[in-house]
Amino acid sequence: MFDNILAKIEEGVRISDDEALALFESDDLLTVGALAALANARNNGHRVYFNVNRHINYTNICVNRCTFCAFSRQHETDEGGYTLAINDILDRAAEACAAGATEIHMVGGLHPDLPFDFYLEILASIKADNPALHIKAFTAVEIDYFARLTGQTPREVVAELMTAGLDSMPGGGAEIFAAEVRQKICPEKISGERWLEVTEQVHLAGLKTNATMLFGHLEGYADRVDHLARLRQLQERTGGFQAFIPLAFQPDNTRVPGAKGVGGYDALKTLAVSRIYLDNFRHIKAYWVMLGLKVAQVSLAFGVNDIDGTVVEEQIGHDAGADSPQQLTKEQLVSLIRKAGKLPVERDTLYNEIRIF
Ligand code: V47
Ligand code: SF4
Repeated sequence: MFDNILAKIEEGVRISDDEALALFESDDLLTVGALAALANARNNGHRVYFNVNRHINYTNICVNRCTFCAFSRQHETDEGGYTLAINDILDRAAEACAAGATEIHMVGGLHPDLPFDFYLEILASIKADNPALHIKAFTAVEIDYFARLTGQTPREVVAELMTAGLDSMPGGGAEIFAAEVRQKICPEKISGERWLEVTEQVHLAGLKTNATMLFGHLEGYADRVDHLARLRQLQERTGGFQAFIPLAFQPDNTRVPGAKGVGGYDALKTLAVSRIYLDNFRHIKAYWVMLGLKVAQVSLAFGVNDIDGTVVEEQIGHDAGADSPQQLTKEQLVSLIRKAGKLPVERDTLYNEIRIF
């Protein structure tokens, strides 16, 4: 099996779903990793990307009650429930800008009462204050919610958000597309099919996005392959995805029955198989917040070429027990990449190179 896959990687031929499943089922992590490293080197050489960014989660009030989510609250009055005032958001964006950030990553819960104008106002005010800052915000789940809120199509919603200042979108909300598992971990969330449909509309509107997969909860390997297959198909049609980010499930304070979290072995294998299977995704990102710094660093030898950014303030993973730091400095990211024998490259959100270290 490995010989066939090696030949395919060398010839630039994509692997099948069955081959991806066999890679997931293999215990030979080092061989899977070596194949992924080869596939990555063909695209990206020794370069490993990072950016200087800041996350802002404007509210944790959410009408969905995903069982894997320790971040959300039902009501503003629940312990820990919050919605940031626009001035608060602007202060954070200004701080980020002063610290050299090129990107704001902004997502939140599906708030029952905030009007669509709130989101337009945040975008427009951040842009007015910091014209050079790239705003990567909202997921396909939020776009669908805004569409229902306003009676518009996702395409119309995205057009309005773009006029207000939206530059691209992150990859959240994908979770696991397979309906049976999705029903157990996020019964109220839009279906996998709808996530893909909305994302296709976003790409057609001209925005780049990322794609994620939440793994290590109730899904099996076949569900992961199904997820990757649907992403590869959509990417074939639109070319709108920049990076794929497998998100390692953090189990604390969640309501997923029997949840245990993800070991380093599974995390590395999942990143490696993603690299090999998703031949039409240029970037595979190790999100260090969920993986931990050590696994994220080792993943650079397993096909990963992006290690996300400085982040600064993270809630979603840390509310669920992530034991990574809250933020990293640029120097820490550079050192982590260098010590893995790779070339650190600061990028902007659209992967234009800002500085090679
Ligand atoms: O959609 C929620 C996930 C996502 C948990 O596009 C959890 O550059 C693990 O999408 N354990 C939001 N994961 C984060 C996200 C993201 C992060 C970094 C970069 C990018 C990008 C996107 O976090 C949610 C959900 O899938 N999540 N709860 C949890 N307990
Ligand atoms: Fe709401 Fe997102 Fe948490 Fe689900 S994952 S409960 S949609 S904030």
